[in-house]
Amino acid sequence: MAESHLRATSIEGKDVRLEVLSENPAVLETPQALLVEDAVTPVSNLFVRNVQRLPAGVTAELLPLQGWTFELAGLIDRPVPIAGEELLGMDQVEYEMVLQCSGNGRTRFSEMFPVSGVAWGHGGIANVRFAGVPLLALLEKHDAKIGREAKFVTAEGKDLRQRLEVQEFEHSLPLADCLETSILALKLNGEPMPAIHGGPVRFVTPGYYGAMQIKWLQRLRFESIESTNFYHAVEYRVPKTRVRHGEAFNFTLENSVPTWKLRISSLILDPEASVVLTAGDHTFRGVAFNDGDAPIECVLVSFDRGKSWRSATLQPSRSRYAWCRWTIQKSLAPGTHEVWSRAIDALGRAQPLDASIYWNPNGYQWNGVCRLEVRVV
Ligand SMILES: Nc1nc2c(c(=O)[nH]1)N[C@H]1C(S)=C(S)[C@@H](COP(=O)(O)O)O[C@H]1N2
Ligand SMILES: [Mo]
Repeated sequence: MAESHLRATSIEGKDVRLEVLSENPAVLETPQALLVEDAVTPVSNLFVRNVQRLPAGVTAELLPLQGWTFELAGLIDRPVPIAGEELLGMDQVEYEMVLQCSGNGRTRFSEMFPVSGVAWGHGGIANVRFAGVPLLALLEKHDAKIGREAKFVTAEGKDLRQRLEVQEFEHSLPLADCLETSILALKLNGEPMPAIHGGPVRFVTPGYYGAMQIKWLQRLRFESIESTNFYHAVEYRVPKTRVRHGEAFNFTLENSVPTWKLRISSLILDPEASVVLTAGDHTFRGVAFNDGDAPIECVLVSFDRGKSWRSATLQPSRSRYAWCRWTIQKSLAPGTHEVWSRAIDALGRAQPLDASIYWNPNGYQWNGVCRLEVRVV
């Protein structure tokens, strides 16, 4: 496992410094140094998480929108076939938003007790711009009526099942949120969406974890219950109640919840882990974000393992779903120090000091206080 972390990617259009966690399907992690400088993460630095694969979707090239079709189905007055091209003629909405795999930070849970899944460090995350046509506008254009019983939208991808025993990739999201914010996204950072990131059409809902941002859209089903598909009903869920570390858990739709909305979190991006600093004044830089339901109110930073905290300076937020940047100055004497960052939002939601309270068998949604060890000489 550790060895694969060291391999760099050779995928065209991707920075060679991205770390290959899996080759097929492609899983690439972004080293934090590639997240520091850009307000919006360029596609070259953007992490990749494919659970399954679309044979034509393994590079950053484009797949034609012409000929791409998807369908609105389920609890709707009639199935509506959509030609991808018709989206081009409609008004587009853009979100600057955090894209984060729900397994990001998983190795931190593994330190408490081994969990299964891709061994993400903290680089399954980015801040990007997605643009496309609101789902609501598409429904209105086709005068499509959704049944009263519908409570969820299940989005299916066109990718192929990786093994015979598993099912196609799909996820259900709450209908109300989808009608409010979901888009049929055609663009990433202002350019047509690269195939490896789900182009030509991706179902995007800001404030939700990466797994819910369905690539290569094939179908949207309006449904009264959540999908019983493996990826939705068994994987990408966390127990509703606390589980003892290492305890087996039999996931059902009732005893668990999907990894839907982003938990509040923060990252220290600069300096990089394992960098040695010289004694004196230093600026520490990072980001903080949540699900967009309330603004980030402050990021508290501690240089003495939580005994005292100071508020970092927050840059004005660029969008409710984007990450906001923070900085703090500190003079450090020679020795080993720990820097901790903790985001708190206007709803009083805060990162836990001890993330082990959220330990879960698949290691999803890690959001503990970010801790960086720095050596000063
Ligand atoms: N159709 C489809 N959509 C998908 C996936 C997939 O395997 N197939 N992976 C999901 C997961 S788990 C994540 S974290 C994000 C990753 O998005 P990215 O590769 O564009 O960074 O895509 C999601 N959408
Ligand atoms: Mo993910």
